Amino acid sequence: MDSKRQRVFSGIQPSGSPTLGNYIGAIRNWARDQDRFDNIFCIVDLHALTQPRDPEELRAKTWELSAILLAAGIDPDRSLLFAQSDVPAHTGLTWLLTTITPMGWLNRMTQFKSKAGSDRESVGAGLYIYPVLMAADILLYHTNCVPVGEDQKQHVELTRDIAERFNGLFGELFTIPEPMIPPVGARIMDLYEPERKMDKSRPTGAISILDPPDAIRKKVSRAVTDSLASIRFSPEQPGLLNLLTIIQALTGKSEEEILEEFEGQGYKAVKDRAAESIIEALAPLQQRYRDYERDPDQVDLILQRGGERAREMAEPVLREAQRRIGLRRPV
Ligand code: ATP
Ligand code: LTN
Repeated sequence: MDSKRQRVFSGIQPSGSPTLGNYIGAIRNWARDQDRFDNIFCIVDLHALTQPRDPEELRAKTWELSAILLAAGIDPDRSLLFAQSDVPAHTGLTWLLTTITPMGWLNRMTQFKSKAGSDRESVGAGLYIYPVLMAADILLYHTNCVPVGEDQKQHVELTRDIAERFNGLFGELFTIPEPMIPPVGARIMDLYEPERKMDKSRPTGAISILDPPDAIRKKVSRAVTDSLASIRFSPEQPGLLNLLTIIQALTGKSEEEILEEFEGQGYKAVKDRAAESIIEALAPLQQRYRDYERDPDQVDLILQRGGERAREMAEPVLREAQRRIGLRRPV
């Protein structure tokens, strides 16, 4: 990795099968921009623990997600790929940061509110602390840019606030990161409930990156639209807007070009085009995924090496934070 380039760090949870939203909002951008940055990508398995998980399933999803990232083109020679739990410095720094993070800042986090729902008294405390663990992920590596979907912008802003507070209290240590949000496709919506974000933990209205073509056609054909019978990019037609956005993100065409293409046609044409764009975009990835399936140890080895390198990078930063904060014998 080249030290003159801006450092990129991003994470993704092995909390289910990754979706088209994860692909458009995050994964494909990470892969596309690898040569422009000094890249670190992390499978955030500790974040996935903030909601109840079956242990075997978590292990299987961690492997699956790693193989999907590699199949999407994340290249271990150009990017560091590792699992969060292989680097204890992440939890070590989290504790230090919780002590300088006001409860009021965490109370404002919208993801906590939507994930906890009406269950606020019984969800694990980890779900509440979640954004501080994310801040530790980012700050340990002196990250400049954090490529994420729209939903994570608030967490990156919180990370900046925590870093500024630490630097103010204990002297400049952490780099202040910037969120990097894609101009199109930063928030792909659920096909059946287009007012909600497509989430891997709610698979019903989501397209999984590994879905076969028939499943993709079927899901898209059932996507919710409206009765206005008018094709435009309008927030008043959230289901249609989502399909048009998917087409735009995957084909790279402008809004005008897309509207021209559908002139005089109905919603079925939009759905057919959306399904075919998705199938075409995912086919090469799915093919490479099958190659990794035939050689699963290769993926584990990449994670193991990535973990070793990440530990070497993160441990000195944790030690320095411990020293600044007044711990007697930093480990
Ligand atoms: P979960 O359902 O477990 O919360 P998730 O699908 O929201 O998971 P994450 O692992 O939390 O996915 O996110 C990985 C990356 O994908 C983040 O950068 C996030 O902003 C992005 N992302 C997630 N969902 C979407 C979406 N619907 N549209 C665009 N980007 C998304
Ligand atoms: N919170 C993020 C996942 C995540 C992350 C990170 C993203 C954990 N650590 C560091 C960017 C940088 C999510 O839920 N998508």
